[in-house]
Amino acid sequence: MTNASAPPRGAARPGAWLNGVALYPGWLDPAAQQATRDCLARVIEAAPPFSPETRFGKPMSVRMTSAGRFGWYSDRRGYRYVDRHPSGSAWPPIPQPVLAIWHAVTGLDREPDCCLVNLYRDRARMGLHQDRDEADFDWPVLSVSLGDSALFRVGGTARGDPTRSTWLHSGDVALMAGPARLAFHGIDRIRPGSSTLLPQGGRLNLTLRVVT
Ligand code: MD3
Ligand code: FE
Repeated sequence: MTNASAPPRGAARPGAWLNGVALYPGWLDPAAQQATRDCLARVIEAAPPFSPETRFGKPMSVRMTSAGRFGWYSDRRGYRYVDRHPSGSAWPPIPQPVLAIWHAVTGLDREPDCCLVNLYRDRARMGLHQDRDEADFDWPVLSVSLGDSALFRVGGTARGDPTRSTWLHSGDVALMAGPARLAFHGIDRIRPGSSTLLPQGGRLNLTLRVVT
């Protein structure tokens, strides 16, 4: 275990905690949110979002794409990281301003391999799950929320553990490290129309991950 403390040494001081998840409400001011949104628009142009199929063959309500060396992918064969968009193109690079958020919050020198981009519209949601497709859980996962607010739920490392919820708003950052890295978590719903940041509405969530 190289990064077993939560948050990692050198990480920014959290504003709040939720079941071991470090929360940084309002980490991005409105100008930084707009700049991040504009970078992401170019990622989405280069790598159009798609609805992955679950292991059970059902399309997810959240649309996804990725930037970085690897992107997250799912179909009937299961969940995994792949080095190409379904179109066959390499994923676009992670925008520099997004990498800057990673370094500022985590304090790590190592760069993330993947920036997973989740797009939530209307009734999109994400059921309670663990993130365990990465090789080394000692590396943290960082989340950046943009656009509409989302009801975020986090429990413990066992599926039946009690959960706590909070709203994530545009500009909020969350850091999952240490024991919370393997916590069950999900998005129950978004609040459509709660933000004007995204021209088409909805919510964009970035998760930055070390994959290999
Ligand atoms: C807690 N995304 O992409 S981000 C995911 O808002 C994912 O789109 C949600 O869960 C979203 O896998 C939640 C916050 C988050 C991300 C990773 C975590 C919370 C986490 C990993 C461990 C514990
Ligand atoms: Fe997750």
